[in-house]
Amino acid sequence: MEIRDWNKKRVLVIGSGISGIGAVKLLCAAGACPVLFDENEKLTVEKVKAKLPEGTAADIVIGALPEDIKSGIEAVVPSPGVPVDTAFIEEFRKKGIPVLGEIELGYLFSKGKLAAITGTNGKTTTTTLVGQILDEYYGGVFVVGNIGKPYTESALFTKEETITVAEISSFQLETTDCFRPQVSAILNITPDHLNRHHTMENYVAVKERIAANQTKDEVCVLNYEDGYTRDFGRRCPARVVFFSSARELEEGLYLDGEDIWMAWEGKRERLMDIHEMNLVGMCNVENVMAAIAISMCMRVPMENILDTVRRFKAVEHRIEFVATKGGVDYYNDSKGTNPDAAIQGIRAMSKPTVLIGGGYDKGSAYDEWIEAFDGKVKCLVLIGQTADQIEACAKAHGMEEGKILRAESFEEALRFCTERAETGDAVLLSPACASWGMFANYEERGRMFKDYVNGLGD
Ligand code: UMA
Repeated sequence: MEIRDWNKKRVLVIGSGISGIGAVKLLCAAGACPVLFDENEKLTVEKVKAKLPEGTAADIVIGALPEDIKSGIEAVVPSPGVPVDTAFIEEFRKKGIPVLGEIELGYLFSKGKLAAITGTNGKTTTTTLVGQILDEYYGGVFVVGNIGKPYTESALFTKEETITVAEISSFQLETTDCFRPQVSAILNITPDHLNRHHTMENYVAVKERIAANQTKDEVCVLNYEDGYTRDFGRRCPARVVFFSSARELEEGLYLDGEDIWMAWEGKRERLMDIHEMNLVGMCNVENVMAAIAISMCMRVPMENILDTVRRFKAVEHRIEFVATKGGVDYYNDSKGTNPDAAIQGIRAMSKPTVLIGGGYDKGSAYDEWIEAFDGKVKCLVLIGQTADQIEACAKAHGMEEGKILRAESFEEALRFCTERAETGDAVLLSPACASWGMFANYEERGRMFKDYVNGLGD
């Protein structure tokens, strides 16, 4: 349900993180009267107020929402981290009150063209690369969304000629309605966030929402080697462009040996050798192919696309090389927040590896991740809530007891790594779990790892 007039509308924004703050600022600019509500009782009104520009006309409520405020609410904007299948949200829906996420809100207020990227893994790298390609060609591009910049922060600054590139998570897609990018992409779908979406079917259906309003005039870029996205290709309302890391395609981008090829409008063209990229791992070959396809559909000439791809460096926290200390290579893959992402991390290693794993429990299964160790993990250092579960799983897959270490803290885990790694080894932080509970976010976890490594003597 699209709201056309926001003037004086009483809007409940749930969550005072970066999304909620962005939403409140946009709503105020649109003349609405937002109530910023956060359920975390440890917060105070003063603390939340300090995140908003001085004089912002928003009410702030912490803890529980009083009935008299609740009854006056005309629209609800939950932050991505707020589950939307709760009795609290349902109550509004039952009364016919629109519930729209921060992404939908940003979309409604933005102008110009939009490329939107989702997928379980690789979204941040692909979004950053597409953002850089489009920015170098067109200029003034906004890169927003799950990457850490709320869409609502840039929406009011967009014009008809503006291009926005958005990384979109499944949490954000649960609350979209009119959202309609010119080019969308689903990079892959593997089990993640199942404690929020409950079943794989729900998770897949939510991911597919990225293309829900597209027509054949728009494009959806999909991975041919992922069963879910290949299947979606048959039902997708947009024109589909596939990419494949395993076979030659009739149309689309594909890998043949060590070269990326494009089959387009009856012609085949070799685009580049994958060693020209500054990125490691097959996952990144897929990300690059997707980024090329998206940029091409956003009408950037191939020459410009490839020029940017060749200069592009790894995104921070994603299989990021940190330093070589004492003959040991250190890699930060703190963004390996689920088993599938962490599989890409360990696959990218070519040396005996000391691996840090474990963290917040999202209800994932670790078998496939442990199978992907492929004899490369000489020592597994475990931290956090999931340590027991991972240890049991590693043992069930034949890992010897002496190769598994339990650390009480992240600092202890880091110390274990330097003690166990020898010249010629690699140390990899790729935990297969979210950071929540031990760190503010995966960025903090990655930065602590890098600070520790950079502080080591040679
Ligand atoms: N809160 C409530 N009630 C709830 C849940 C949370 O009041 O039921 C409050 C919390 O007390 C907190 C606030 O909501 O104060 C946090 O909101 P949030 O979790 O949505 O966090 P934001 O800071 O707004 O960040 C969100 C995304 N966070 C999540 O999806 C969990 C960020 O993605 C995103 O970068 C940002 O919006 C901008 O779009 C982070 C993430 O972890 C990186 N994403 C997941 C992932 O990548 O796997 C999906």
